[in-house]
Amino acid sequence: MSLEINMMSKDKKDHLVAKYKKFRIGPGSENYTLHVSGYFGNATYDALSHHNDRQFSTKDADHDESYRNCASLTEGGWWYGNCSASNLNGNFKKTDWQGIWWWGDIPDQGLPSPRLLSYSEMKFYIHKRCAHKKWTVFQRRKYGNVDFYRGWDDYKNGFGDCDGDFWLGLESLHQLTKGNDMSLEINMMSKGKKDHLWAKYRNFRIGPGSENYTLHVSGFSGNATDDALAYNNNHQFTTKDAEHDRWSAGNCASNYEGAWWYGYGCGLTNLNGNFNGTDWEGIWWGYSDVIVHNLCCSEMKVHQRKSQQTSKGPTHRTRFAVGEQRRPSSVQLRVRRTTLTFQARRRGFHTGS
Ligand SMILES: [Ca+2]
Ligand SMILES: [Ca+2]
Repeated sequence: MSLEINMMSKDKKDHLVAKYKKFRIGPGSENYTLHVSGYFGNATYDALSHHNDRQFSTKDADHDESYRNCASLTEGGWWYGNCSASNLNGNFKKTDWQGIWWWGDIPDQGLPSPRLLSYSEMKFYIHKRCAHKKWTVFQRRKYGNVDFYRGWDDYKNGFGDCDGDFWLGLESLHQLTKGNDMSLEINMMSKGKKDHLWAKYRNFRIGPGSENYTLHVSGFSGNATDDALAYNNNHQFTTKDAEHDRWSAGNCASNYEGAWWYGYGCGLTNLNGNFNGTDWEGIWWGYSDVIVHNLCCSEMKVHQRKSQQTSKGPTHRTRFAVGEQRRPSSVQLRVRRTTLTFQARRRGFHTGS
């Protein structure tokens, strides 16, 4: 996920933008810690990085690093450290440290002064190469330059980059699919790049972290020989350091050098396996204890379910051609990124005291 913050100076002369390439909020057990990196923009100063790795504080829940309560002091709620640097949930009517502000220029000596704002809006989005208007890619194996044999935290939070091979993250996947009206589409290419295979599931949902991100799929269609993912259905996610599979003889993730919703006998799909491996040590889609397809590549994406099921084929055929450059296709150029605004201050209203 990326973050974009739009702000307007109090005198309404300057439109300020701060963007962060990477943006993530930790779970409630960590008081929704902020994680941002990769700043670019014209907001004078990268103020939010001062709040990086800080927990969220409110006037009645002090998780800041000051001996005082920063939320009470600045009349807001934010990822306060020793209070300072930005305060976009401050008091709309105030014009000092209790107002809405972002650090301005740093003078030669002393603290930077707060740059007061009349407007702010925060939104996060998935990179446009991964999030299109109708669907979001959450897994890609195409270039082989990203290691997928990783532990629980990496699979939970995601790794890699939207431009290349990547895994979006189980927590994001849960958030994307918990509304229970999403479908799954998997595009695959056989080793040797002879056959393009696809599998669609009308219903797709990933359970919460408390259930180890259990897979729920049904309503298969496709040309991938059979509904192999059914053998992974209703099983929890397993990594080499977090074993939740149903295989009594060992850890399926370690055995297949992957991470997946492994069930009894580990199941019959393994799309996060070793990119350079062959047969059971590689990436595969099987049926009834045999590998039906040794795969070179795969891409998994989630999209909003249509009211009536259509099984005409993949909605967007993934290009796995040899020597293909990382260039967006014409389809990708036409679509917009998915955004969600989660904070906006613009009408001058103020709730609370
Ligand atoms: Ca405090
Ligand atoms: Ca086991």
